[in-house]
Amino acid sequence: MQVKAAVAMEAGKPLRIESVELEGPKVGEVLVEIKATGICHTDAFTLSGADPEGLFPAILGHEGAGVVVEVGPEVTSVKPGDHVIPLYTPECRQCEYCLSRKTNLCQAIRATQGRGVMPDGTSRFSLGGEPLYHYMGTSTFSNFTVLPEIAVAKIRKDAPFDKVCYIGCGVTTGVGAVIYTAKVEPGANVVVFGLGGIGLNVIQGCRMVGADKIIGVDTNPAKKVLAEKFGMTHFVNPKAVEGDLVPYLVELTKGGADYSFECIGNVDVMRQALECCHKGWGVSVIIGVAGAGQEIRTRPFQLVTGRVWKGSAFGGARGRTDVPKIVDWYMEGKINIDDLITHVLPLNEINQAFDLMHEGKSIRTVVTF
Ligand code: NAD
Ligand code: AHE
Ligand code: ZN
Repeated sequence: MQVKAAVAMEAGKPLRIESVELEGPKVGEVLVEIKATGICHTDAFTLSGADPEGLFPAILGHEGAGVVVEVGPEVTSVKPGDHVIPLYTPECRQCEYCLSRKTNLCQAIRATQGRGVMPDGTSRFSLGGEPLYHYMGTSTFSNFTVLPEIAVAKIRKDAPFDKVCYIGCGVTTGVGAVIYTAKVEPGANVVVFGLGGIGLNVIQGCRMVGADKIIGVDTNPAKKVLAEKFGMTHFVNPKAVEGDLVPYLVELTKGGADYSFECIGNVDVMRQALECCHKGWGVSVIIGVAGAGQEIRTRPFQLVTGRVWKGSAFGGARGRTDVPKIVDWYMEGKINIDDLITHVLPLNEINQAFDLMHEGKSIRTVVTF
């Protein structure tokens, strides 16, 4: 079938709106009509050329929601008409990783996801007879996409696509990093670096679990008002701090943060996030994604003296199990998504979403089809 997609032809160039050929679902796959997709900083990261796994030409996008329109042979868990959120972190419930109960990083299809193809090693998308790469196994910048059955979470039908698409990445990543990865406890003091689409969800997760001080750090002071609405108790602009930021944050938290979260993708900030943690027990969670060749550094003494460095992908959430619950939380008013969706655009204007992000003007832009 012919579908309408935004194609990343090469790194660093705007996306091109094209009519693309999409093959139907094969064994274990489903065809989904995408109704809405968010634009995450990771899409911009890959488009920039900094992603070691970045492949071109490709159909990017990993924060979608839509409706199953057709299922391939042997699909049992979803049927046409079901509402779903595509999962870049699938959940097969059978691989060593899923069965370990120690991680959400299902590896059933990770290798082919990274190579931009479906599990059988081929692409379903093509343009002018040439294959296009899939992205993160999701490719939501298209009004139809094909996904493995294990990479969709079935959600309730009354949830609005143009809001819950954000649960496909940003909301789950931020809230999940607090509750599943760090397991922040009531009364904890927390520092959140980067108050964008991820950091604000970390902040609302911290408020949900009853954290005490929730300190937000961002070089853009325009982020302060919304962050306060989501639960931030103190704002720090590193540019306005005299002297080093780390001792300033240690003083503000009376000895160091119990938890910190890096939501930017800056390796120097990752070091600050670790070093502002409390001696003996502070845990720093890296969420931000850094480009090819970048490395983190600290004195080993920071770890010897009890600080812990962790990472979190998709908030540690198990997609098919946890995503439907997070959709319920939104529908029950337990989490706020509406105020984070600052812009809505049609697919034809998707490049504006990247401009708004780079200019620091948006939190999330959602494209509706
Ligand atoms: P965003 O662009 O919306 O937000 C980034 C924020 O960081 C902005 O508010 C910006 O002003 C601030 N910032 C930039 N440099 C700073 C600095 N030196 N000090 C303080 N603040 C600074 O991005 P986002 O969508 O929130 O994504 C954040 C990061 O998380 C990206 O690296 C993205 O790729 C990554 N990410 C990771 C996962 C995961 O599963 N680990 C999921 C989604 C996104
Ligand atoms: N391809 C990059 C890494 C990108 C990355 O870390 N992706 C996160 C999700 S970001 C969503 O916005 C993730 O899930 N990572 C775990 C995984 O298996 O990819 C690189 O550096 O090669
Ligand atoms: Zn994302």
